[in-house]
Amino acid sequence: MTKRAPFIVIEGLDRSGKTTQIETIRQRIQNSGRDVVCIKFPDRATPIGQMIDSYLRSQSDLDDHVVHLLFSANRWELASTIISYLNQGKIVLCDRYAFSGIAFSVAKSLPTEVESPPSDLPPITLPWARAPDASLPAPDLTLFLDIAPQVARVRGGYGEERYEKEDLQRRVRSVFGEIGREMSGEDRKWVVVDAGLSLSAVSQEIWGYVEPLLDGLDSSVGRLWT
Ligand code: FDM
Repeated sequence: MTKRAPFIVIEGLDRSGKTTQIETIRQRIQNSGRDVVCIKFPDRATPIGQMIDSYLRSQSDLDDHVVHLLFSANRWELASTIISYLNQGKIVLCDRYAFSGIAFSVAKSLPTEVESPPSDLPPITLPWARAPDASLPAPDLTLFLDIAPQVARVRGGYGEERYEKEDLQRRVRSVFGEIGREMSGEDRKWVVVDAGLSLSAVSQEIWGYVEPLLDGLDSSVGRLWT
């Protein structure tokens, strides 16, 4: 049986250097002579992605539950493509995945210092948030680029989009911490990287996790959350 390629996800907070690190990994993988495909969620190019894009740019309003399901549907749109890349031996490097989906949606439902208007709908909990992504292709490695909000702030301001606010980013970080505690086991499929270090230190550490996967895997692609 020929081996399949690994599915690698990079998650991270705003200003964690995620985009730069992804480009560095992509180049290093390519230099090693392997095929690599980069994908990114949300994929704003699909019809569902366009709805998400308009929401994120505050051009439309949607209930939090609805947005959550759209983000998940946006991943399902690409699920079979991901599997087929992996089976063709193409390494898939993915910028954000279901973990961002959970972290942002749950974070929005956490209490804030500012009183928000009461809602008739229930808050988004971890089990509710996880459900629509169940059985999506599971990453073989997820690198979470962690950065403290105060370090992120020194690196420059947040952007203009709906979620680019320090208060929300703090809550997102705490949910990511919770997801990480559930995910990190012996298998090292979930790794926390201190993104407050220098770019080269971070990319060296990341490479230490990526390199052992480059020769491919014998097992078939796993499924979230099994
Ligand atoms: N985001 C991203 C979510 O809220 N749910 C998801 O499922 C995903 C994949 O969308 F603030 C949020 C995270 C971020 C925003 O992401 C857009 P990019 O990486 O800035 O495009």
